[in-house]
Amino acid sequence: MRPQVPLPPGSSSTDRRLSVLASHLDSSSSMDSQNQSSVALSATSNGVSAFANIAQAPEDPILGVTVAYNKDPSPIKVNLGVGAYRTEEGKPLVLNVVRRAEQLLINDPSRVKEYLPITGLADFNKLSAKLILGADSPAIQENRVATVQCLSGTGSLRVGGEFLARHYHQRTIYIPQPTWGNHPKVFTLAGLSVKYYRYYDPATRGLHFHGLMEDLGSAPSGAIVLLHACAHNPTGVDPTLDQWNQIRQLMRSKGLLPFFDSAYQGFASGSLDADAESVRMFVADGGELFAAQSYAKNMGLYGERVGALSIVCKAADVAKRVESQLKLVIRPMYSNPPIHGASIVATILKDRDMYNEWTIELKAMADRIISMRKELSDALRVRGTPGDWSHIIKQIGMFTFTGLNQEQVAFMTKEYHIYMTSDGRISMAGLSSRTVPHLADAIHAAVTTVV
Ligand code: PGU
Repeated sequence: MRPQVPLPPGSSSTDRRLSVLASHLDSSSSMDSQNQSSVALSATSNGVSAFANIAQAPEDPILGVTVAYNKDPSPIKVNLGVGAYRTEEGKPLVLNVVRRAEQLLINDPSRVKEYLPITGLADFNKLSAKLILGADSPAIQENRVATVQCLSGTGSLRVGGEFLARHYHQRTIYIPQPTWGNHPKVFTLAGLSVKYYRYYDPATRGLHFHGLMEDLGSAPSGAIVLLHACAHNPTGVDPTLDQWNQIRQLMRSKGLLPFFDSAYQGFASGSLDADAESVRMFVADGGELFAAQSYAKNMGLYGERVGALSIVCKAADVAKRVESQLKLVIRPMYSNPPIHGASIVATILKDRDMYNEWTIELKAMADRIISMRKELSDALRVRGTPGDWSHIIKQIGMFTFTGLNQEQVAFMTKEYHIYMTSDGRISMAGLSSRTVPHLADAIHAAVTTVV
């Protein structure tokens, strides 16, 4: 990451955001190329494109893996880059319960395609808050939760970030080191200033609890702290309930504001309630928090872009005013959210039968991922692959943070056509019994031939 470039006095807030963003982007989109772009933008047209000199931007570190995978003609290629569930046959999965809900929606002649309100589908919002906070949540009963439907998890984080940049006294958000690669970009462009707290210890391949407590302990009072509700991405390492409680006490004692990112509820343990424990613990103490929810993974609604942002406040009148301001953030951004995905979710969440069917299908996805962990770890043991691979079993959720380095990853892609992110993360949800032996061969070759 490059240092931020000082801006002249009088620079606009957009200048500030772009300058901060530049310091978070990959080296290939350097300030030089930005300067070139602005030259190109100001060029007059003589048959030459105003964008003739625009720099080629790098592919996204996660979604770009799929782009490279799609270009590879090899029949043995495997995509373990993006966190997207695949069946044993390697196919994307539309849940049965989602198909049923869609059928109901299609057969209902009273349904129209009018705009939703700025805040989205009211039923969806209520049910989403209930799903993350718990049906008996005091915050819901006391009407002090403001929930808005957003564009999946990413959109919920962005709206929450922008609301904080406008209305909160502290503009610094602490995010874990490492974290999902989009987090720093989303929050920087929302107008916040991003700092990191220690989270993962490569030596133990576990939580750097001491570092985490020390870094949050020295954060300025009131700072925002991004927490992965469960199934931390990319490490697969979560705090224990006891550690969560210590984090909560420390944060509350310093007035740090929790911002939960819940992209994997149900995927970590197979239980929707167990995976929301961290969030509910912070609600139970009566304090305030933000929670961004995504239905991409747990309902398999990736491309429908359906999620929610809930802000738990201390009083009902505050929540009402917060909601009114969220509308002012959303309206100029995308006006109002799409109707179809939210209608699917609401249909499922409000019907007991469908809800139960969903939990069974969700558990089956989580169980298949857990069985892939066992199969991969067994396969490495059988091959006598050097090193301790017990973390494959211990880590939680969609990903294994293998510990493989960038050169080893590049080797696996080149020689074995295995696609994964360069930080050594593999999506266990993309593996199957058929592809485990191939992956194990590749890992074995990588650790024995690439130092
Ligand atoms: N938060 C975390 C922690 C995530 O891992 C993801 C998705 C999101 C939010 C955003 O999800 P939405 O699709 O916007 O609901 N991460 C996946 C998916 C690919 C991506 O990077 O967007 C991943 O592979 O890391």
